[in-house]
Amino acid sequence: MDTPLSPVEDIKTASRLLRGSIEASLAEPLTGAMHEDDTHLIKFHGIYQQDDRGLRNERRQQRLEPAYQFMIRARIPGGLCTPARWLAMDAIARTYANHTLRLTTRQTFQFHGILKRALKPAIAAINAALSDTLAACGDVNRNVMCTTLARPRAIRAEVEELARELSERLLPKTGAYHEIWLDRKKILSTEQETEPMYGATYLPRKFKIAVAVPPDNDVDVFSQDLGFVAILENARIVGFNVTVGGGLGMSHGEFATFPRVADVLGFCTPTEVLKVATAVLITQRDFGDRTNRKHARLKYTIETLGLDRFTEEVTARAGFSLAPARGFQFTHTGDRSGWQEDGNGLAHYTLFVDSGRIDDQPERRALTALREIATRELAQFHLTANQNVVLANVPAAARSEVTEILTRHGVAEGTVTPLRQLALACVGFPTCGLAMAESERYLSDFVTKIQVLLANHGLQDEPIVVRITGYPNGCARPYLAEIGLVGKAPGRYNLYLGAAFDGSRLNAPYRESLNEGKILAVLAPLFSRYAQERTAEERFGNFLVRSGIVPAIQTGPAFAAAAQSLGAMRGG
Ligand code: SRM
Repeated sequence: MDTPLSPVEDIKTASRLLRGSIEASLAEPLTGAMHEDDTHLIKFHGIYQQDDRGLRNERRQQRLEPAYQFMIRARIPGGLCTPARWLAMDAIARTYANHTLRLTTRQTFQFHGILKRALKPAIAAINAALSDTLAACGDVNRNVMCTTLARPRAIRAEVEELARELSERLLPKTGAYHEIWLDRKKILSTEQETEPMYGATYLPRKFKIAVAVPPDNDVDVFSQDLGFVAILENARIVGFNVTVGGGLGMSHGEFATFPRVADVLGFCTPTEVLKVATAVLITQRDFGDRTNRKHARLKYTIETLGLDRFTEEVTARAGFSLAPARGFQFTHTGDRSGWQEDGNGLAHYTLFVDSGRIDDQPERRALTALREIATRELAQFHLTANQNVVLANVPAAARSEVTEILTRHGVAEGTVTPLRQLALACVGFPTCGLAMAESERYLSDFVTKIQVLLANHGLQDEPIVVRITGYPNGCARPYLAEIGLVGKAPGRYNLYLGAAFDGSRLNAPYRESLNEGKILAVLAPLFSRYAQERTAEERFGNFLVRSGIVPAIQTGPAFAAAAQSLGAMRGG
């Protein structure tokens, strides 16, 4: 008997190209929630239904429904934001959301705490700022990322444009978004309207693309379903190596699920990129597993088909073969800190944003500072894949003004160490429905404690990559961290160690369900050994592998096997 399709496939099929009963859900006054099926469909429109988890017990005791609210995610290819768009986003955060802007690990904004009745005006305001939220979530291609500080400037402009083109080309074509959120009239009848590339059931699962420009792997290109690594000759892009099958989500204790770093498939010219992207996407559309959402990402399709067969299918759809991959090297991950000159009289300042949350605290008024910079049009705003913002294209004459504004509002960096600069955490409590442990609200304290341990060994300025997620999804890409913590239960984390600094190798499962004291106790002697035994310039993750403290994990199945044997040791 055939395995039944996952229930979400039926919801998509019945949705009339993503319409479902969203309009009726919005009009329903007796609940702050959407109808169950619509909660799946609104993701394609860039919206998640959530509730404040901190209030769940209290509301249950009062026999009230959960404190339903919504998260909206914008689509901003390459993270590009003009001052005008920044001001619009700032106003949306303060008018409809919880007075914070959340920068994400995919170069865009999230707004939290939006009530159902505010969804339409908030989305209309995002569109009025020449942005949208279409396909920011859901089983489609998501926000396309690109390296933030690619140099020279012509390269940056080229990859920005490519991110935008990829995002536009792979957008759903349904009119549902514009009808529901922007009150546009339906132009085509249901019979006439089609979804030419995706088909009526879209993809089996989410799909993610990034464009990286070596030597920077700030977008973690190997974690993406599809990646384009720019190959430069004489400071010009001559083409791209194509990477496929990265992905980080997994479930604790389910060893058929695993994070996976991408394979390098070959090389294509700039004019072939859109064809390659379409061919990879529709191969995944045709072969991805629609029966089990935990086995539906491209990484599993490739594991199931094998890379050779997968390549044949992509070639057949593209109509040409990729050339052999070219050599490239990443030597830098994360964002460049502080001011960067670009030789054309303009400078770019990377503003560190703790866990991506921009708000106003009594001592640090980041929201106000950035609003002032935008109002005076002193910079462009480039969101990074590491939850920071680059104040870009600042003329020499305006640098001191930018610095003065940041300093006056308590936002100037000063003491941010490389460890803190590189650290990432996902959102977690109270909004993420999947969180098992604190992440965003814990990161800063945890980094401070690690910083103290490192200082004991003179390592306080080491750029070690620490990432925390409250759940094994991989939202802050923890399996590509030299030290990764993944929530297991409140106050308890699995510890993963030894990813490559350049993002090309996964870390290894090291210990399970540790509390903070145990994590620090495990790390202290490793820092001591690192200080004494490392070779010149050796990164912490590479040291752990070379010393045999953890194995080098290159494949998803190897990661799952290591997790399984760790679990068995614990059980035994
Ligand atoms: Fe994520 C689900 C937040 C980047 C893998 N992610 C979620 C949800 C929507 C929880 C949910 O399904 O209800 C989280 C919303 C929390 C909240 O309250 O805001 C959430 N993910 C985030 C963000 C905001 C993390 C951050 O702190 O910046 C990132 C938003 C990205 C964006 O702007 O589009 C975010 N998520 C990622 C990444 C990193 C990346 O894309 O480079 C990953 C790992 C890469 C990958 O996709 O494999 C990631 N998120 C997941 C998964 C696991 C997918 C899987 O294949 O198993 C889920 C759960 C799911 O899809 O079922 C998830």
